[in-house]
Amino acid sequence: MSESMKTTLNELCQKDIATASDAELYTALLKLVQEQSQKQIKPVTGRKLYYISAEFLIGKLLSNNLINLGLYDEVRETLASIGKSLADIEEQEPEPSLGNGGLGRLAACFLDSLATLDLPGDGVGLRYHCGLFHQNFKNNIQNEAPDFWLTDQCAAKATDTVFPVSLAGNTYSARLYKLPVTGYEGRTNMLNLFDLDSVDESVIGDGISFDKKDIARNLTLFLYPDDSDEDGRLLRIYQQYFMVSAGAQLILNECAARGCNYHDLADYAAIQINDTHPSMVIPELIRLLEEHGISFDEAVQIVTDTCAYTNHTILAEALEKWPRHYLDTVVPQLMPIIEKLDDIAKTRTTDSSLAIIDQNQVVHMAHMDIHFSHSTNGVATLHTQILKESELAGFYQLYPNKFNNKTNGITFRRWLLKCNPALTSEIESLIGSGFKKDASELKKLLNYTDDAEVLKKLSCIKKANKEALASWLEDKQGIKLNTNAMFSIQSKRLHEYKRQQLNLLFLIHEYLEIKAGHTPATPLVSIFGAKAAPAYIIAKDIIHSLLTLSQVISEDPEVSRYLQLAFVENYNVSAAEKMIPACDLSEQISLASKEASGTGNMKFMLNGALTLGTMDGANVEIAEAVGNDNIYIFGQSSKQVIHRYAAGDYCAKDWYEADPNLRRAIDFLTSEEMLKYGDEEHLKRLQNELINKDWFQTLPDFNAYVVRKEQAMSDYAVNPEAWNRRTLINIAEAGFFSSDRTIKEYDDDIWHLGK
Ligand code: GFP
Repeated sequence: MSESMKTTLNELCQKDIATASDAELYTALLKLVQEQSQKQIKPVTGRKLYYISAEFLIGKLLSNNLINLGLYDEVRETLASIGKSLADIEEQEPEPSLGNGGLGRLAACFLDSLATLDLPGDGVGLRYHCGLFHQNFKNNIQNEAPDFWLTDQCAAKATDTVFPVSLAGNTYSARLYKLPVTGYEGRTNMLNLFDLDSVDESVIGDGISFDKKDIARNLTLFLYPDDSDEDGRLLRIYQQYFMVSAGAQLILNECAARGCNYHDLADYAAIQINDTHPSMVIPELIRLLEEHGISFDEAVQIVTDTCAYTNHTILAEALEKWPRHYLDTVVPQLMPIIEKLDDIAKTRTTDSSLAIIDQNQVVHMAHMDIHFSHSTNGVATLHTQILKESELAGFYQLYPNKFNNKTNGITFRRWLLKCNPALTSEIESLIGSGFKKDASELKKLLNYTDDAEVLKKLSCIKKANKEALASWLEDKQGIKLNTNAMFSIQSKRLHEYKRQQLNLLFLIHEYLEIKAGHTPATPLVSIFGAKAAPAYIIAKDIIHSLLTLSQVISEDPEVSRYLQLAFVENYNVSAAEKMIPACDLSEQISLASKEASGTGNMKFMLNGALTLGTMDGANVEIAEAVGNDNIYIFGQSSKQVIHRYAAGDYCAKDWYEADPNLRRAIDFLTSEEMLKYGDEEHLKRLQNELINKDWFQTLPDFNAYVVRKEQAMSDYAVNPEAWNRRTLINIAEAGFFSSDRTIKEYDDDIWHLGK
C-alpha cells in the first residue's frame, strides 16, 4: 500500500478514508482524476483534429482514467488495504449514455488512442440527457425507459461558452460542456458536448414518449429519437444541425485564438465526419466562412481541405437522405449553399446518381460528404473494396484518390487492461508490459503455444471470468449459468443483417435435437446482449422469440442441463466488459458484405475467444491473422451474396421447403411450447418474415452455421489443450486490431496532426 496515496485520498475526502463511504470515496477519486488529468493538458500546435459524431459510447470513466493516468494499481491496493474494492466504488458511477453501438464505441476508442498517442484531437457531440434508452424485459418483450445518467458528479462540466444556433428561424443557445479524455501515458484531450439549457426531462411521458415538436424542451433528450414519423425525422435534423453549427463555431473560435485567419483553416483543423449525421458541417462551415468575408469558391476549397468522411455502412437505409423540404424548414440558411454545392457537383460529373439533390428533391448527405471532403474511408479492407466496386463505384471512378481504407481498432486499455486484469497480468508475466503501448508485442506470446502450463493458466483465467459473469448475472437477473459449459456470446445492436435470428434458429435446432435424445458434445451457454431500436418491429420480434425460447429451455430440466440461453438486459459497455472476457465462442455471423467491420469481433479475440463468423467486415482480416485453423468460418461469401441480390431471385420459401431441419426450426416458432410463454402475433410475424422475405438471407447459411458451430463445440469438448492453444494464438495475433494502429494510419494518411 502506498502511504502517499492514502494521504492524498484522506485529504480529498477530508476524513480518514477508512471511515469514508463508497460515495465519498468515489467523489475523492473523481477529484484525483480531475487534478491529474489537468496536468496532462498540453498546448496545441499545428493541426488539431475535431472528431464530430452523433455518438460517443465512452463507458464508465473512473477505472479507465486511473489506468491511463498510471494510478490504478496504487489506488486499488490502497483501497484494498482498508477493505474496500475499487470495483464496488465504481458502481457509484452511472454509465454515460451517449451512444448506441459500434459506431459510438469506435469514436470512444479513437479518443482514447488520440490522447495516448499524444495527438491533439477532440470529440464534438451532443449531451443527451437520457441516451438511447434503458432496456428492460417484461413478458419476454423489450420495454424502453429513459436512461437518466446525468448526475451532479458527471465529469462533463458546463462552461460559460455558448454559441447561437438558428433552428427554423429561431435562435437557440448551445452551451458547451467539456469532458476530459485522458491518454495512457499521453495527453488529455476533450470531448466537447453541446446542450440547450431549456431541455426538460419532465416532458417525458409513457416509456420514452414526448412531444416531438417542442424543440426547446426535447432537443437533446434522446439519441436517435424515433424517426418513424415526420416530426421524429425533423427532430433528428434539428439535433444534427445544433451539433454541427455549435461545433463549427467552436472550431473557428479555437483556431482563430491560435492565429488562424480562416483562409488557412486547413492548417489548424482537421474535421472527421463520423458517418452522415454530422454532414451538415460542410455547408455550415462554408456559411460561417462567408460571414467572415471569404468568397464562396474559396470557402468550398477550405472546407474540402479540412473535412474527411468515414463511411460505416453499405445499408442504403442507413445512408441518410432527407427530403429537401425538411431542410428548407429546419435549416433554410443552408439550403442555398447545398444547392450551389449540387451545381458544382453537376459540373464534375454527368452521372445523375451522384447528385447531392436528386430529381425527387431528396438531399443525399453522403454524396455531399464525398464531393466536398478530401478523404472517404471505409472501416475494413473488404468494406472499402465493396464501396469502391459497387456501392460507391461511381464516386470512386470520379475521385479515385479520395478513397482509402482504415480498418477499425479497439483500445486495449479498456478491452484488456481494464476488463480482464487476470489475463493482463498473465501476459505481462510472460512478455513484459511493452504490449500496453505497442500492441504488436503480443506476438511474443507465440513462443508459448506449446507450454502446457501457460495454456492451462489461460483456461483457468477464462473459467474464473465465466464465474464472475455468472455471479453478476445471477445478482442482476436471477439467472444461474453452468460455468462448465462452453460460453458462446452474440452481443451487438439488434439488426436483421447481424442475424441474431440465425443464432435463434440454431438454438431451436439444438433444443429439438436434445429433445430427440441427441445430446451435444459440450453443454452450451448461449448469451445475448442487444437493444432493438424502439420502432424496429422485426428486431423486437427477434428479442421476443429469444426470450421466449430462453423460458422454454429453462423450464425444461432435460434440456437445460445441456443448453442455456441468457439474454442480458440493457446491454451496455459495462455489461460488455463482463461478458467479453468470459467468452469461448464469439458469434460474428452477419450476412457477408453487410457488416462494415465489427469491433466486438476484435474485443472477443483479444480476450481469447475463437470466432465463429462469416467472411464479412474485419472477420476477414481476423481470419488472415490467425489462419483458418484458429477460426470457424462458414456461409456464403460476400461475392455470392452480392450476386444473389443482383440476380433478384432469392426465394426464402424454396429453402424453407427444401430443408427439413430448417423447416422444423422455423415451424417451432409458433409451436405449443413457444406459445405457452410467448405472444402469437410477434412469433408469427417473425416466422412469416423468415419464410416469405428473409432479406438478409438467413436460410441459405443455416446448415453451414449448424455444422461449423457443432464442430466448434466438439473441438472444445474433445481437446481442451488444442482449444487453449488456439485461444493463445488469437490473443497473440490481436495486436493489429489496436485502435492505436488505426489512429496512426488516420494521422499519417489523412490528418497530419500537430504539424
Ligand atoms: C457500425 C458498423 C460496424 C462498424 C462500426 C464502426 O457499427 O460494422 O464496426 O460502425 O465502424 F455497422 P454499429 O453501430 O452497427 O454497431
